[in-house]
Amino acid sequence: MLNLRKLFPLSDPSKKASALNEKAGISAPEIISEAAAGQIKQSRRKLPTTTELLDGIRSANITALSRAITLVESTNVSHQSQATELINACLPYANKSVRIGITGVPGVGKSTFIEAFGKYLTGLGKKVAVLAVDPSSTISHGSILGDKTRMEELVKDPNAYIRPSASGATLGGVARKTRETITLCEAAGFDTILIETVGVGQSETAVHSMVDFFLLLKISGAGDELQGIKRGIMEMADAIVINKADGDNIRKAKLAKTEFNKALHLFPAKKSGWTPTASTCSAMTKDGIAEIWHNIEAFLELTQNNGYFKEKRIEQNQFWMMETINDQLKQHFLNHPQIQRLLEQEKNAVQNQTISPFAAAQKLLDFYFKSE
Ligand SMILES: Nc1nc2c(ncn2[C@@H]2O[C@H](COP(=O)(O)OP(=O)(O)O)[C@@H](O)[C@H]2O)c(=O)[nH]1
Ligand SMILES: [Mg+2]
Repeated sequence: MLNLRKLFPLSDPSKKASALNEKAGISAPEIISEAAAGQIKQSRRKLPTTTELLDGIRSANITALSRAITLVESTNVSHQSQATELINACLPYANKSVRIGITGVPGVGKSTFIEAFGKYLTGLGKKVAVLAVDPSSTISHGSILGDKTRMEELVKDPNAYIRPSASGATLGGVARKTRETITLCEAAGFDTILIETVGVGQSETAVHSMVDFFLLLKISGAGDELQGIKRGIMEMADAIVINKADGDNIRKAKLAKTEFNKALHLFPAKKSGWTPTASTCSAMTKDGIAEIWHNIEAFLELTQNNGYFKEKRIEQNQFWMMETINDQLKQHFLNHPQIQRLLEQEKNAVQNQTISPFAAAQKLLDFYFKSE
């Protein structure tokens, strides 16, 4: 018979062992004293002034940056006006970064890629901020992006800052907050901003309108790579990267690359003068990561020399101005109590075909303009 005791000796053979014995737990040390906890609570309650926040941001204080972003994301009216003030104060220090958008369907490896790419960039001495625009967070009020579990190394990196997606009622609202967060991160000295978004809904368009370079991540599929890919996204992309080009996948990924390069040739020339290309990489083995950055550097050199870089940023700023106006006008209209009532009434009328949709809209708008 086997002597189990001999095979698995117990640490204290003098004690009678049973699998049911429970070790006495170690009592949890008191991490913070009550007084300290009180102080923390007190300082949390006290909102820092705009100047305090600006000073904090300018000295690259991450706590100040996070609090400023929370302020930007707040729906509280007084927070919003302070946020506007703060963003204006940050503007002179902003704008000096490269903003890169990263999109792709769930599972393509965006978070893993950002971990590898972000580490590569901090290795070059860059300061990297990772933000996200996540349309699903507008529904679930919780972010699936900015996935910190896939960014274990980057999370620990003192030269990286990862902020999960804001939540909100509309994609436009969420995207605007991310756009404003870019300004805060830039003022805090982050020189490379990575913005992740999932390839659903209109989120790519929103991210495209706040970045300098737009990268589309793909994986090699069953052969017909172009199937199911939205033309609009191909047109937006400044580079297509086939991820997971490792192990048995390398050959398929290279075939996909060739197919995408052929397809990219068919698109009309870009205003930027840049010719997008497809390449392969592995976020896991890090093959091809450096080449992606070299490609972005070439893009920056080209567009900074031909003026496109600056021109596009001006266009984007004007776009966000108009977006904000559109958003607020619409919200104001929809929040109007009498409009809410009339809207239901006219919707029914449209359903019953007693009024044309255009006449119904006109009726509502006329009422709204008169009541203002
Ligand atoms: N083999 C391989 N797997 C990868 C690579 N990049 C990501 N993955 C895996 O793909 C899955 C989805 O990755 P994730 O980064 O969460 O994708 P996301 O949904 O686009 O953010 C995870 O299981 C990753 O480990 C890669 O380059 N090679
Ligand atoms: Mg992810």
